[in-house]
Amino acid sequence: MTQSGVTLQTHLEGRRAKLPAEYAPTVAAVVDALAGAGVQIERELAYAALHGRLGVAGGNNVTGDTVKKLDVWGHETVVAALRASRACAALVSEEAPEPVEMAEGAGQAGLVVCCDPVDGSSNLDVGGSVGTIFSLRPGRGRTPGGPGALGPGDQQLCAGYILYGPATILVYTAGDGTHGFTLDRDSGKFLLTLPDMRVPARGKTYGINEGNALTWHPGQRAYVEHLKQKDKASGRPYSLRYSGAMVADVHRTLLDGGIFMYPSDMAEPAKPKPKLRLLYEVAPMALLAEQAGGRASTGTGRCLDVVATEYHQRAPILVGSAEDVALAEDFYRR
Ligand code: FDP
Repeated sequence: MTQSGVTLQTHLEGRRAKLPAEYAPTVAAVVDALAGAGVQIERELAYAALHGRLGVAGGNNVTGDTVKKLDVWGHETVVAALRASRACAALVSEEAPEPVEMAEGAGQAGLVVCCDPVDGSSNLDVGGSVGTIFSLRPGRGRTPGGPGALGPGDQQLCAGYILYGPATILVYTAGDGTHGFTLDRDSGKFLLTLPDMRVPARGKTYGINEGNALTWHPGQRAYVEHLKQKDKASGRPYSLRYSGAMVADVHRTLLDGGIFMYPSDMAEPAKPKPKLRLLYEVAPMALLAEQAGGRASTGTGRCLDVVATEYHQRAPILVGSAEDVALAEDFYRR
């Protein structure tokens, strides 16, 4: 990893020509605002225990998860940053049942932002990595703006995440490759350290919550069993790597290759129950992976083709190295 001195803002400037002209300035403004929120979140994570901000806030969010104090604080931080950007028309957040409408950014070039402010929150109280995931879609000047979030994943203008680990790393795509930046804590700037990330065609690791194996699709079970078999030629068995935070697991997979999976619960085969949320987890990670030469599938189709009809819709995801994901899909077909 080298420090290039290229800031996130400079890099975004260089991507202008690749974006629809009217949205280029607002995409840059929103990514900059989210990067600023990320700097605040990473500081708060470091001080959370000292500020009494660990633990649960009480209650569940709209998707049924236990809400942590930092989930609420992270949501408010993202709302404030996006309002100040004057480029966001509406925010679909994991922590709000309905979109947060923002008159400040409701013009023709306003964006609809989908965001999970603090993803992987079960890691918060145990010092594990967590992240922020975001996705930007064109608002087209509509009021209310929220419905602009709905539709297929191909409508995303930009997607990214911020990983809060030993270093704070922002990875984004605006449809022209996937690029990673590391926060320089002295200057508060994100500097390019992972230009044009490429997912290796095949990897050596898989990530999945194996505690759920009994309720997986038979193809999913057979695929994971296959990964555990010894075969020198194909590099098996694969190693298991699973942190419990999607951002950390996908980041590892983009860099080292392999596959991260959160398949549906198929306890009732007629009613598959995926866990991860389409708009602010599955679709943005799928776009980032594809832009890095990887692949993202539901097991039976491309994640980016899944049409969102509800704000907190869920979808399965198998994401990572193109050859690994293609083989997993093959197992689903057998
Ligand atoms: P969390 O519920 O802790 O916020 O958003 C969902 C998510 O974390 C992902 O980040 C993570 O990959 C997954 O759920 C972990 O789920 P399990 O605990 O069921 O493995």
